[in-house]
Amino acid sequence: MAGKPPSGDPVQDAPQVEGPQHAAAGLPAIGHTLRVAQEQMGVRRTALTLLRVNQKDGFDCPGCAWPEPEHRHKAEFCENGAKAVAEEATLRRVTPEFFAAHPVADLARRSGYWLGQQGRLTHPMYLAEGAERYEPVSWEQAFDIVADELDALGSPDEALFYTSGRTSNEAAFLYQLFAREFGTNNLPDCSNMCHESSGSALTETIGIGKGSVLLEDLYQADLIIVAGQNPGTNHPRMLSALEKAKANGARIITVNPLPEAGMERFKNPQTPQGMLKGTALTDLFLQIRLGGDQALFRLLNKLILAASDSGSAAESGAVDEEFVREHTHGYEEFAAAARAADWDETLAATGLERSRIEEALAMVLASKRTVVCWAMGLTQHKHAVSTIREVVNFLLLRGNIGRPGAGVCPVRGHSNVQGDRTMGIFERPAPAFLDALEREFGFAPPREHGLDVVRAIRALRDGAAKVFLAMGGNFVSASPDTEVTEAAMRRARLTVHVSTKLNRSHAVTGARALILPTLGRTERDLQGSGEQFVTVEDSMGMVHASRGRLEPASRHLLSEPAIVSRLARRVLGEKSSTPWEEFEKDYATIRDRIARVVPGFEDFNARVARPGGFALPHAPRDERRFPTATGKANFTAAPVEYPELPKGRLLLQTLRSHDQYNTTIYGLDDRYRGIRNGRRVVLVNPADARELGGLADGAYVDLVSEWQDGVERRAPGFRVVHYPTARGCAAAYYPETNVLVPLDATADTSNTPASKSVVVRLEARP
Ligand SMILES: Nc1nc2c(c(=O)[nH]1)N[C@H]1C(S)=C(S)[C@@H](COP(=O)(O)OP(=O)(O)OC[C@H]3O[C@@H](n4cnc5c(=O)[nH]c(N)nc54)[C@H](O)[C@@H]3O)O[C@H]1N2
Ligand SMILES: Nc1nc2c(c(=O)[nH]1)N[C@H]1C(S)=C(S)[C@@H](COP(=O)(O)OP(=O)(O)OC[C@H]3O[C@@H](n4cnc5c(=O)[nH]c(N)nc54)[C@H](O)[C@@H]3O)O[C@H]1N2
Ligand SMILES: [Mo]
Repeated sequence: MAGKPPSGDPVQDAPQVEGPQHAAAGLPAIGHTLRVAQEQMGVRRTALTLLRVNQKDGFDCPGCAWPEPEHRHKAEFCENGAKAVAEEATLRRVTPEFFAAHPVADLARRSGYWLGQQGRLTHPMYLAEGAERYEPVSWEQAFDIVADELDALGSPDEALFYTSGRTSNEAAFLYQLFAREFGTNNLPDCSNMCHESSGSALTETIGIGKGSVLLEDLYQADLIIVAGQNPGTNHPRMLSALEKAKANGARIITVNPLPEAGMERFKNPQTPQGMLKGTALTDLFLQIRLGGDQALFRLLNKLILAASDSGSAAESGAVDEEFVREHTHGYEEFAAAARAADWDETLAATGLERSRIEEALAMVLASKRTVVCWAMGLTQHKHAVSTIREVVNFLLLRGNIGRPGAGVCPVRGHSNVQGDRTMGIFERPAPAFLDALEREFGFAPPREHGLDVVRAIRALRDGAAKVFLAMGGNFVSASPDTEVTEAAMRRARLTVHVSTKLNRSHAVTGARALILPTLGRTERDLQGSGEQFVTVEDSMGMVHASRGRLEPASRHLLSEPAIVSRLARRVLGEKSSTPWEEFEKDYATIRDRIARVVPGFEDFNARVARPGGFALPHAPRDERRFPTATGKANFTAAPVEYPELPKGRLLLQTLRSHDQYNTTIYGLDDRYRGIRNGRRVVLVNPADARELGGLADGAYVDLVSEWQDGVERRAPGFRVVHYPTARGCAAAYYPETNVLVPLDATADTSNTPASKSVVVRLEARP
């Protein structure tokens, strides 16, 4: 039988510290997986569900966006994928009786962990203005309430349509269509807080904001650089790909302020040999300071140019001159900037030893096929976009884009975040996309850019936006500057969440609020024309079907496409000639429209019916064609930046533990980092702890963030953990530390919150 959710709250946060592990996966991971899954789902359901993950006739794992290999194992999921599935397929329920017993004020006092552990939402719920509790409503009433508030707006731009990245292609396409027929491009999404910096940098430099490698390329690479990413926890299936690459002779450089167990050694649970010994993955670990990556890649570029200039036979060809000549633009300016890179400045910015960088250079020069993988460690800095541009410079220099075994590999987070963007979830849509919508649906889409996440929060704060709708996610907890965001949310007239599980965004609401419960990936989706499937796009641009099999958590749930279709009909009424009813009845009709609007989806229904789906075209990867403004791949030459650290302060990164999925907390352990039973910890280098007045391991501190606006933001009560992180750098978990991230501290160009470089001081608690 599945266990009961925890009853007491606030959760006893009493961290115990055992020190970091040096290998990931293996037997403990399997045991852990089954225990967590059975607690939520029971034994039978665990077996039934987990065998369907990522199989050709099954559902797409709601965990991460890592692609499925061509030859799948019987169990093509990982520990953390299984936790994500268990979270959704849980037998626990949040019913109207639950809401009767828990006034909103009570929910607002609970931890995110407690809220999530209560189970699946079962009924549409409504919080009337001034009411203390949510009450059940019919779907018709719910749609009436939304329509009333939307109708009352002075302009469509006073509404915000947020999306989190689990939403299917079909639902996302309908959602953006609805928002645009309603009249706004206000489509902020989780991507704005995530890989937006990658999209910005790649679109400008190679002409498409997506990665250029397929799994096959990883297997063929000579060198893979993994920078700013913790795959052992966040993309565990990537470890098998890295293992395979190594077996084929690849070498791996890891760039990270933290030694992450998964990158040290991987014990593949699917091979007997792997279970025993495992594979050492990292050949060279560059323990970089937070935000030092641009400086590192700039110096490597200088050294590559110098090798090429030296004229020695061994190093001639360090620069791929033919590629540079034929396919790139801006080389001279870039090369001048790179040649000016300074060793001393780089050593200061990165905290690395000279010999380590020289070792890296030797590996770079020895490699004919190089891939660079990255995630939030590169994207969530003020200078994130220029950092990623420098990575592109690095790859272009040796012709490492558009040939097998080489390329850019931004590893996406949410399982369909890339697909949602492809479907038009974007506050700054391309004119060609809007033209296509206009042709297909016969209305004039708004052309003015809409609001991203940070601007949406400002608009709510300033009263310029009044209605907030969310297709999934947990906006209040995921966003920066928690106090500011919560106050902004409370100013809204109406907040609406299409959700599977309870979270803090349901407790911190506008004057009126709605919770609209929806089907998850794992569940059967029955509509007028029969059983439906949906589609998703993974991190490598592969599109495939996802089909749930479980009985829905409640018979009152509607699918996301059904919710959008009904809402659109109610709100737009006669004004819309879009066949919303038909879309709800048969998702194949949505795919027919996608096929006519979105390039690369021609013949969508037929192609997605094939097992494994299909690959979207990618001009740089497929034909070395770069659809940029110059028609070439663009070298860029931004000034080198890195965070400045005042004396007596630390640079804090806010990151994920092993037991969470973004704001969904599975448990209180971070096994690979050797931390148990608590999340309010701050990892500090022992030498820094000494310098900061002798902070002992186990001491308790407040984290106080200092920023140029003069406001002090405080997160109280964190246990100091002495940890081998890079000097000057600290780490603590998100979302507990979002209160420290200033709303206006964002990346240039992409406007992504700089969640990985918060200047803090540690105040000892009495
Ligand atoms: N189980 C699980 N899976 C997930 C998620 C989850 O929460 N749980 N979240 C999903 C989502 S939405 C995303 S976006 C991804 C996130 O995947 P990751 O980006 O791996 O997630 P983070 O925990 O933010 O880890 C950031 C990593 O970058 C390093 N880092 C931080 N700053 C720097 C820097 O300045 N330079 C370098 N070189 N390294 C740095 C950190 O030490 C850490 O190892 O995972 C996805 N998958
Ligand atoms: N400080 C700091 N802040 C960060 C980050 C960081 O590293 N540091 N990372 C950022 C990143 S990378 C991201 S992607 C964002 C994440 O931001 P979000 O995507 O907004 O947050 P999640 O926690 O993933 O959302 C979880 C909720 O989604 C709902 N949900 C789950 N599955 C489904 C589904 O199938 N359908 C629907 N409708 N709802 C569903 C559930 O109700 C659940 O409570 O956070 C960002 N915030
Ligand atoms: Mo993300």
